[in-house]
Amino acid sequence: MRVMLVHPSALMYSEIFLRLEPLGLERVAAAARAAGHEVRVVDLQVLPHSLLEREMRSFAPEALGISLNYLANIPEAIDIAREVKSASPGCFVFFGGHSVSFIAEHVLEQAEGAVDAIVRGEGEPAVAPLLEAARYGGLNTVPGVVCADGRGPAPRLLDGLDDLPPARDLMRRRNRYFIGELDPCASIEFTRGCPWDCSFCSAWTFYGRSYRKASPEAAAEEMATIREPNVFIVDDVAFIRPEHGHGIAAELERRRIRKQYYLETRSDVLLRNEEVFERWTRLGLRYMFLGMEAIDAEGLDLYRKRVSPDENFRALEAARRMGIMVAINLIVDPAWDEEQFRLVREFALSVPEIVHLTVMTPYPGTEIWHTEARQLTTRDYRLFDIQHAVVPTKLPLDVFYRELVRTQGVLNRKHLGLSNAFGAMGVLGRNLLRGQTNFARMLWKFSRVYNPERQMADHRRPVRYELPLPTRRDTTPQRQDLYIHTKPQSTRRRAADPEPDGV
Ligand code: B12
Ligand code: SF4
Repeated sequence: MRVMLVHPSALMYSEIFLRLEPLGLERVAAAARAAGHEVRVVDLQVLPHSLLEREMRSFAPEALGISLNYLANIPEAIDIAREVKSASPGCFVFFGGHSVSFIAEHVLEQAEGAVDAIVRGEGEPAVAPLLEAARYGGLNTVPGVVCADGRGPAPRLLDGLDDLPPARDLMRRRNRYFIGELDPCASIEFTRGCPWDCSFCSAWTFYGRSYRKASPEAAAEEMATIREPNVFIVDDVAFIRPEHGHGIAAELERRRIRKQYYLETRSDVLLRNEEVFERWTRLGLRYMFLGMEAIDAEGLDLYRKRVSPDENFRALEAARRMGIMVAINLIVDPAWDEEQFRLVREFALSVPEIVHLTVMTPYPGTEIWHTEARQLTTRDYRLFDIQHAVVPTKLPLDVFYRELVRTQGVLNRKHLGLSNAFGAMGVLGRNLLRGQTNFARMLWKFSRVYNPERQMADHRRPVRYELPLPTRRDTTPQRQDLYIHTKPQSTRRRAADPEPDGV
């Protein structure tokens, strides 16, 4: 079959800091290609919508799949599905990805026939049987699939990460992928899943708390095929198992591969495996996201982060010693008042790290989706991007946004202030000389994108598609009820796996 795979446009607020290759979609593309299909990918983060329309006519796909990792992209995806169905009624349209997996039936209904099937869970094992069923029938017998005839059997977990590397060769304008000054930047996956269980996060519920690793050889082999000088490691928590981190490092050293790396990890993992991170700094590890989430013990408990403030601060010191630039994430609770914003500004100005703020948002698939007692003030998908308040704010909404943007502005000025300007200018100059303009655009765009009036205006847009309402529970939901994948017996609490319940 001729198969077109599409990634929706970049998210409005994060686009100024980053735009990264859709690795999940590339893996689905690789699986479809391996099953004998002719595949094209259009990433609307970096390609214009008009190109999609042109390719619909010239390539005339028999199937079109859209990636939905982000809730905020759902309205755009439904609109594309409607356009495709009205122009080519015979084209089989399907959705898949992280966020849509949790609300598949609801989205299918909202698309009113424009979407034929939604894949829940991992796309690689599902895509070939799905396309086969699209042609010969039996959609509701495909594992993970939801269609008008109901739900298929439970989704299947991919056996291992080593087979079928992502189809990076299908991507166009790769030079437009970047994160901060790492411009251009590719992405890679070393592990999949997270064994922790934070209440605001759906990473663990999607994978049923399973955790799989690529072999060090396959990971290094894949790295050797990446042309970009910079690489973002997409793992939820990098280097949980020290021997795995060391194993990949050894393979990269043997192949003399050196790049600049950006990764995400936890404070306790960093402290436990300092030598691994140290070794990676020699291979080019430059930046890391550390999900601190809260600066006080009460907040950390609330999010079930299973890390203490002391560990967080020791982790920052360790990263500083290693010369790694850390981006800290803190969750802003809509119940914050001016004083709490002031305290965060004070904290953020007292540390050399980059502090990033996200607004506490109950998402389908998370525990807080069911337990958050505050009612949603909006169900507009586009506002579920953790830059908007979707539950009542203690401050009037406009004052809340003023405080949020003011705090973000202070933090931004800190990073781009005089002390950093010379460093930033150096990076800027080098990037511009290589024709890379993403980082430069980011510096210009900040105040245009982040302003309280714009955020208020986002709330006033007419709403066509709304999220389902959560089923409220008085008690914490059963874990199994939250899971998309249920982990197979073989991956449960193996001795080699991290000890999530004991951390
Ligand atoms: C890496 C990552 C990032 C990276 C960049 C990712 C990128 N390329 O843009 C960084 C750290 C920069 C980032 C930023 C953000 N992220 Co993020 N991110 C992730 C993370 C940890 C892994 C995603 C990934 O690449 N996985 C590896 C690939 C191989 O898997 P995958 O993409 O899920 O694809 C598989 C399936 O989903 C499915 N699939 C995917 N597409 C399709 C398409 C079809 C047709 C089919 C059939 C199947 C299918 O098959 C694939 C293979 O199995 C996820 C959590 C998670 N574990 O999923 C959060 C996650 C997706 N991010 C999240 C959020 C909120 C954000 C931000 C909005 C946060 C912010 N404001 O700063 C930004 C927005 C980024 C943006 N793109 O604009 C949320 C999404 C919440 C939601 N419900 O909308 C998640 C779920 C984390 C969470 N808190 O629970 N993110
Ligand atoms: S450690 Fe990170 S990825 Fe894992 S559940 Fe917590 S927030 Fe999600």
